[in-house]
Amino acid sequence: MNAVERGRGVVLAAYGRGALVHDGLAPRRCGLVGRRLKPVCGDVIGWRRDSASLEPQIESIEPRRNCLERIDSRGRPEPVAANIDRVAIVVAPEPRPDWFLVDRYWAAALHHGIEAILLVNKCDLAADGMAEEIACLQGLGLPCLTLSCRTGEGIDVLRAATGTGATLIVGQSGVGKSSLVNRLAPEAAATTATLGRDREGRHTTTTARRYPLSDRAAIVDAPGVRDFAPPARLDRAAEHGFVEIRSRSADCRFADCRHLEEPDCAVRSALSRQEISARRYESYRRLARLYAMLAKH
Ligand SMILES: Nc1nc2c(ncn2[C@@H]2O[C@H](COP(=O)(O)OP(=O)(O)O)[C@@H](O)[C@H]2O)c(=O)[nH]1
Ligand SMILES: [Mg+2]
Ligand SMILES: [Zn+2]
Repeated sequence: MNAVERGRGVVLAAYGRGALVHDGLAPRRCGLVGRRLKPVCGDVIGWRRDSASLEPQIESIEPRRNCLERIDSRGRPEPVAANIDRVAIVVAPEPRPDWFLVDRYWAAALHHGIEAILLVNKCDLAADGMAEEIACLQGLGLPCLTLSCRTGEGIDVLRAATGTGATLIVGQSGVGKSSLVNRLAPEAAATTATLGRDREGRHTTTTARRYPLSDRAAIVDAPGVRDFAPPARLDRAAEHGFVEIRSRSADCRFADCRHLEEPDCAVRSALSRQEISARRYESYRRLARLYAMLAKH
């Protein structure tokens, strides 16, 4: 007779009908008990195995501290990764930075009360026209780190900055997210190659993939998060993601000012005095518009 074996682990990658789980020793594939459980990368799970010859099955998911989401093609939120401690936003001289996307990643982190950091990668290349935006974000309180995966410059500082907790790496395609993950977690390159496809043979690189860095730290490569968005359920959601707007809203005439057309708006006064960056304000407007659209659905 076989005894039931049980254990706990962290989801490294979630697939349709199972997950790759790290149980403190090694990654292993787990199935799911029933049809209701939907594990997400970073979930702490309980598994059971009824017989040594069978694959372990996930039977429980512990409550999440947080869960970052993206908006799917139908405008619905879709989980990307759970239990994140830090969002590292990567930009580089090429591809040309999409600063609106950077704002949105930062806004998502602010929403969740998660630390954010800006990683300026490829410092081995000429960084034309990036300094102004970087200075602006830094001035607003976003820590900024310059590095190069190619030369290794700044990697030690990044290693120290990611030494505890789970860091989610986000950014446009091509900025060097996977290169960064491979630098920090050398086993990443090897495991991506061997576990790059799920049981149905699909490439799993479209879902988040977590790599342990130590017993206290992990890094999460999150491809396909171009449409990453802060949760839309909050009241005045857009304002929450912009520190310079939030801090001035108390001085608007109307308590529910959206800072768009309202009279005596402290935010737009600050904008006209150039105390708020016009690009950041435009970014706020775009996010406010997105939320207004989502609220109608
Ligand atoms: N010059 C330079 N190229 C880099 C650096 N980091 C990554 N790359 C290159 O940028 C390209 C995209 O890298 P990748 O890690 O796949 O980006 P991802 O799409 O964000 O995961 C690859 O050709 C890398 O070799 C860097 O620090 N300097
Ligand atoms: Mg990648
Ligand atoms: Zn206002």
